Amino acid sequence: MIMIKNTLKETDPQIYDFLKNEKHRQNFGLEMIPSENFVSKAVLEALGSIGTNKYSEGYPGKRYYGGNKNIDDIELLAIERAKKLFNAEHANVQPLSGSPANMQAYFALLELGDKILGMNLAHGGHLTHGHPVNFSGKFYKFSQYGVREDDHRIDYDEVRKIAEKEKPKLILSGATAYPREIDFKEFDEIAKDVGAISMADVSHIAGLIVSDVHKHCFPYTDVVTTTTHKTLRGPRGAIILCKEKYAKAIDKAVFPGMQGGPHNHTNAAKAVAFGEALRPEFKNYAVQIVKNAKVLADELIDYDFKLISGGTDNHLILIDLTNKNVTGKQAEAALDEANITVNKNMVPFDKRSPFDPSGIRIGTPAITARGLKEQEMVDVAAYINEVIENIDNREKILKVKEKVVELSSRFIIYD
Ligand code: DSN
Repeated sequence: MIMIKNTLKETDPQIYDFLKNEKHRQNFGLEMIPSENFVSKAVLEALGSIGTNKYSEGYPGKRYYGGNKNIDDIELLAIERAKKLFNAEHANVQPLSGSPANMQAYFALLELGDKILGMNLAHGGHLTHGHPVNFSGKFYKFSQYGVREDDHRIDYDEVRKIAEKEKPKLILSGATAYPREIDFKEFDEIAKDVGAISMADVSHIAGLIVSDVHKHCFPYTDVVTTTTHKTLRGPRGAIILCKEKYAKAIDKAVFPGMQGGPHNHTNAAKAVAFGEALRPEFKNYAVQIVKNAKVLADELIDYDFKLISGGTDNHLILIDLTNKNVTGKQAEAALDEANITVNKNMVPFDKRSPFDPSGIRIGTPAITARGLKEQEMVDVAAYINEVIENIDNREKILKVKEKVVELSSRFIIYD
């Protein structure tokens, strides 16, 4: 029993050490995976709280377990803040993560086997947007749109053409590797013209939307899903937002349709993150994410990197490394050695495999959260270039690592 009061260090020194090492890695490297971020201490505190101890199947005021007064207060505040952030009529804050949230939305809105139109993963979509290895591609009949070969932009005329031919019941927008702003109004118009429901998975850009850096989905889109841990800078998890018309179906699909007890510690942390995102400082943060990405993109172009779509409007940059004679896998590994964390990624019309694609995806949300600005982006671009130009020269890569450690140590995120 006494173990309940012991610290992690006393109870499990191995895990304590692993986490300490991970904190060191996060502090002394450049985290540039565009879907990652650093949460505040307040979010961490809520995540590590006694909220985890409570079962509360159901919704505020309608639980299947007693003792939920405080949990109701937490969930109601999370809902209120989520609705305010996204201008939404309804919010369900219980989804455990992005893929379950998408599954719950499909379950709420469709019958198994119905037609959906979504973005091809190889052009920037997501596994849950209809890939054949994923539940989405197995349970529903997907058709897919992509980007144009010449400018790598979504071709809305093509989306309309496919929609008119296929007559999907749902049209899905949103992406994980698309560096340009998405026109949710246009997507909704296409959906309405063919009698489809419009849904957007805004996981990557939620933080930009709630700060008005990118346009809002509402009042256009019918149903919106988002993870809470990317540009929104909250805990790992997701939410579903929708028009009132779909509220009952969405709630039923989340619980009892797919989930049991909500993760109340996570929901408390979501509420904290939403509260932070409602503050003016968060808008400045979101503006800076995009400023940083643009400077980084321009600098990389000067080093003759080929950027998909020629630049960025958001937090991410997708680079085709073919002209550098380096593969995505090689680049990811070499940059890792220099403490710069990125991920290998397919580029549109890639001729290579997803295991060793032609590109890498990099992003600015996490480094911006640490306080890096335009001036530092110039250095970061130079470091990336030095690594790629010296892909087989370990000595030179380790020299870059020294510079990365020096830069990072000026912006310690967790002490
Ligand atoms: N894993 C996320 C990303 O990196 O974009 C998508 O779910």
